[in-house]
Amino acid sequence: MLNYSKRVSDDLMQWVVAEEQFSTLTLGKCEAIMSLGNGYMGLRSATEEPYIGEKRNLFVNGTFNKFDEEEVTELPNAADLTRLDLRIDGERFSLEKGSFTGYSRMLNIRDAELTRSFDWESKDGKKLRFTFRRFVSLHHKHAIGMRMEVTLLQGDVRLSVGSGIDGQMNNSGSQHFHEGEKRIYDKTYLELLQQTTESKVTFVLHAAHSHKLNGAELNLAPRMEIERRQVAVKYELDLCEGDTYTFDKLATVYTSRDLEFSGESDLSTIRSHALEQLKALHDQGFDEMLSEHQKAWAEVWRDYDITLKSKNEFDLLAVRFAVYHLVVMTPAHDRRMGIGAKGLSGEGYKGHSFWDTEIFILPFYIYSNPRIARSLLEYRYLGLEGARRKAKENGFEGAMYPWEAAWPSDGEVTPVWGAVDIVTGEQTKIWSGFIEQHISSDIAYAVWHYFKATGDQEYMDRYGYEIILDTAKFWASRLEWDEEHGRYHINEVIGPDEYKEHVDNNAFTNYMAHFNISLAIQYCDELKEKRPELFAELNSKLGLEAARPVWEEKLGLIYLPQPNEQNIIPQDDTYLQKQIIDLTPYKNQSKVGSLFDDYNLDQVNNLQVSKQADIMMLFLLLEDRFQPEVKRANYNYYEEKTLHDSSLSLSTHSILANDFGDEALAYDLFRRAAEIDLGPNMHSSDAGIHSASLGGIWECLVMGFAGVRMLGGELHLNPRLPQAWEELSFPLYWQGSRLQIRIDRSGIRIKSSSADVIRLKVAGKPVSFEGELELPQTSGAQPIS
Ligand code: IFM
Repeated sequence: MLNYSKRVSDDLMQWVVAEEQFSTLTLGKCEAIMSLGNGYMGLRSATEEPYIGEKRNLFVNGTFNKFDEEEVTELPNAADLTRLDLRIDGERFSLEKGSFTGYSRMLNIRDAELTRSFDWESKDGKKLRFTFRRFVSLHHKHAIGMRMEVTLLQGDVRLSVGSGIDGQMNNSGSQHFHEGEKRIYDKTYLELLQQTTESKVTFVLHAAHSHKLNGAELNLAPRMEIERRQVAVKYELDLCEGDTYTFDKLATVYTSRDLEFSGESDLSTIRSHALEQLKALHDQGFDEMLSEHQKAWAEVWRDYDITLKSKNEFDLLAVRFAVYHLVVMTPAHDRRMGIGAKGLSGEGYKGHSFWDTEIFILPFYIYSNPRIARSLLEYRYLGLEGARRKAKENGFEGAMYPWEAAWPSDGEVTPVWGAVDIVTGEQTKIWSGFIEQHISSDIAYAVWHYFKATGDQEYMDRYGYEIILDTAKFWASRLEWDEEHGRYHINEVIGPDEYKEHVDNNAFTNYMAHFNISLAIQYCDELKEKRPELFAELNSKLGLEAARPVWEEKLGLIYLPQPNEQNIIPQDDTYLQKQIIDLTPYKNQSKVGSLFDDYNLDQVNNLQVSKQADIMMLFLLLEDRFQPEVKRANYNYYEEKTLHDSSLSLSTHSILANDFGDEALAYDLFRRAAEIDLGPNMHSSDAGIHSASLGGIWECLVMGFAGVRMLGGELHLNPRLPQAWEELSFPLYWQGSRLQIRIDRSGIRIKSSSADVIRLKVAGKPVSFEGELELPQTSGAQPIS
């Protein structure tokens, strides 16, 4: 159990996630949720001294490598910089030996700093106080700072500290690096250069140490060691009762994939730059580096200035935790990179990007930091290369985006084999890479959403139109004519609900394809009329003149499943005919996916049971296409059958519950969404945190409780605070203006930082203002049903 209400000091209230009991059985939880990073790299928070069951991970965004032909490309686990080999009087230090008191490990979210402390007593009665501190600098994207402080409380000891750069790491057994070069300069600066085996990305890692005894600099001569894939030093010293020894380790990480070295073939340039940087940081020291890092994070919190007055302190912590991880995982510095479904906090999903980014994370950036939203959408533009190849390989036209994406030109990288089938004992085939195709229209939708909310015409001209037009070409070629009904079908797909494979006419997929094609027609016509030069350019690239009549002919004939007599929209052609079973045991499950203890995927395919929001996603994205009573009926029907086995599900349901005016349910679902990573389940985050769920937490606040929506190009606000909340305040960018929106029981206040007239609809009523707007509670929100 973790402590989410730790009182460290007044100014750190609701900023701290703490572990107060140490167990080697649940190492993954804190490693992942307390992971550090800065968008360039992510460092899983394994303890300094090693334990069986730990996962030491250091990932650098965008450095994908394919281990061999049988595996898909993944983010390689780089050499470890954090492990310390500590010996006390010759005995290896471990919390599994001797005894300890006052254990605490904390992630201070405000400062993005990890600390760990405890008093430890050896079996022969020596007492030592340990404090560890660690950060991945946000100020200096290539730097990591670590400190260990050891105070002798009782007795004298001989302490030995082994530290280095350990390239004997792998991704669950796959070794992504060649042996590499190792060296120690001036007995101080450790260096490991390693190249990935297939993508040929060179990693340049350096580390240096410094020491103090009772606050005074200490020069210790190291014993130097170079082994296979390892370079290390060992220091030894005698400590007397009352002494405090401070050990600092500063490290830097560069790769040949870094933007500043792109096109740079000469390794020596990167190497000497990296070494110089390390030396400069070594001179600067841990404290100054930490203070720069803290200042950088203070700016983050100024930018993403969300406040929440709730009776439950956990709520604000959960929101801050979400924003923290969104910052840590996002490669805001480089448009060639996307966001991994587990961020940079674990090996899960191999660092690949899914629709999670466009649908669950992008809204946070569109409305809080449009520059980063644009960078993420430029990544998808660069991904057109792989998307076009995938379409061609599958016999289609246009751009068919990969379900899982890595380096933009890679195309499809979804693995083919997954978990065990409990009936056959074989591995289950993962069909998503072949038939989970809605990602293409999700991306087109995201481009449109970004454009409408930001007005960034330049993005559209250079990238956006092309994505929307080429994905429409894919859908037009993907549609299948159904002679019997005289309409176009989309057969043999997986919709958002991944418990239904090989289905025909998944409603979400069909509606989104329809949306994609109709948007393409609209933009095609607008460009032809108003922007003939751009139209000509895109026409010569994409053959728009030929595509346009095909779109027109097909659009009206796409089958869009309609509500039946009970107002239920069939999720696909067969869902409603499948067997209904009592899902109570699985609804109350303590671990995700307990259904698979009793059924295999083929059997689940034949039941009315859903993994995650499916039709609900449709209501969220295309909300003005459906009547309130239809939404409500479907919510009631499908939620009962939804196990929320995907972390993408609860936040969507929370937002929709708000739309129905059911704040209590919305709040309950928000809390459950927040507990996916931050809750009591000590294994939910073993493979890494859940990026989409974290984006979803922000969505619950802003799109759910504040009711922010972009509808038909207009900004809407329709707040409904839950009982537990008194006030919610957050920044929101709209068409280039930064608004700060504050909602409380007495009304709504919006402050604009620009001189522009801001137009929006509050609870459906148009309002416009310049500077500042205050609306009393009487003009507040209406539920939609
Ligand atoms: O994209 C999701 C999918 O919807 C459900 N399975 C996990 C993926 C990555 O989060």
